[in-house]
Amino acid sequence: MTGIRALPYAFPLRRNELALIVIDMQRDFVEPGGFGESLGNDVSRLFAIVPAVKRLIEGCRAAGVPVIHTQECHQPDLSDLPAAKRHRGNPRLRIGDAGPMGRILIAGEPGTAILDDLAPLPGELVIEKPGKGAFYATSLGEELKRRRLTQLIFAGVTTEVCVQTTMREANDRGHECLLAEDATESYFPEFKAATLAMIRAQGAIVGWTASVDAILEALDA
Ligand code: TIU
Repeated sequence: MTGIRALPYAFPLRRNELALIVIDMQRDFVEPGGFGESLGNDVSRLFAIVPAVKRLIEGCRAAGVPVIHTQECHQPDLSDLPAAKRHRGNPRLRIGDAGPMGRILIAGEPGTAILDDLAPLPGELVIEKPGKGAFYATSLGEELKRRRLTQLIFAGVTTEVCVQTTMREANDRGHECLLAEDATESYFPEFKAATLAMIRAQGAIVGWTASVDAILEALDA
């Protein structure tokens, strides 16, 4: 068995059961003028990981590891947007409002799109999700079962919100989860650090963490 150099110990790699899930690398979270900025965040921290995410995606493609993308978004009629989510907090722009990149987090709008640099290839699975977790109200669980993909590498944003929520959902469904440390980011550096620490604590209670280098080294081996 080849392992990936990871914390808290080597990730027990089974290559033919492995997929990469790239969470919500959307303009709305990463570029100025979108949802992330409307919540009062500095989005430049998130933009900085784009090259690492790109390297991980391209390395997985080259190694034959399926790449799955998610997008947090809602239907134009807001039928899948709980009032509690729309009205949470006091953002400058609410989900569904018209912003500089189209309606915030609405399917098909320019701001909702995945960054051009990280765009899904034809044939790659793209999961549109109304929640923070990618399993809630989506076909992701069935798609993974059908493809017998039990091990999941995670990248994307934000570490403690959509990435961590999805990892916890996956862990409870029996998946082994590995978070790519330098291919995920938070608007809050201390939340990223805490999330990495809590995921791998207690003997990998939620999963493992590893660098993009370590993941690609193992896939090249
Ligand atoms: N606000 C925040 O940190 N994240 C989100 O709203 N969505 C995702 O993490 N994708």
